[in-house]
Amino acid sequence: MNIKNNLILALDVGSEYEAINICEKISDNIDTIKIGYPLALAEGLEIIKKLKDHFGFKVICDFKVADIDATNEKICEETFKAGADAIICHGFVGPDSVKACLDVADKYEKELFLLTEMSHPGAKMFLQSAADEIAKMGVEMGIKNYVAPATRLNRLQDIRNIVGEDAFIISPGVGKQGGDAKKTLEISDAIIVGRSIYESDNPKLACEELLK
Ligand code: NUP
Repeated sequence: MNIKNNLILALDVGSEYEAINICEKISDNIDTIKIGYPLALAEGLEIIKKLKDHFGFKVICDFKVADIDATNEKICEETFKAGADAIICHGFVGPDSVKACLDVADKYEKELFLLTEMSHPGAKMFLQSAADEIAKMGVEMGIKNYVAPATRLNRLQDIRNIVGEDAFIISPGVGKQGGDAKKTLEISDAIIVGRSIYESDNPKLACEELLK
């Protein structure tokens, strides 16, 4: 995926009005946004097409797909039908569930991102010990896009070492969660930033500060 300035906005706001308002301010700096449950539950999946039509954005849907294969398939179908360019699934559910997502992404000629380890402190308790195996599973399945944490650069590097230089890694955790943009981008292909941009009094300036 080609991402302007290697910066993805996590648009976790609660209404279309707020979403449009932020996007108008940052659309010179950003061409790829990630929407998750906050905005999709508030406004419905139609928000994907609205933002794409209005701004020409690429939209990654962070729907943390983590069900049995049959249900994952349905979730991915609805998401790509609604216009998403990519969807994020969880890896801990295993290869059958992930394969269901991959097959639908391939059918729509869209992208699947496999989440390996999460960025928050709680991820250390259960997910971290499985993350290397999740990344290896992704490689074996031929997955080329991954989500890995900006908050633990050693772990991000471990995951990079497993998935290889040709894989595409996007990393949340910069800013509010403590991660550093520049250091993260030495390992990752793009950073995902939410609150540091959309809660800022000047979202455009916040983007520029991150890109320095
Ligand atoms: O491990 C993850 N950490 C994380 O923060 C996986 C994610 N998908 N996210 C998401 O990235 C989180 O849900 C939010 O949408 C974004 C980070 O936002 P912020 O901490 O920059 O506000």
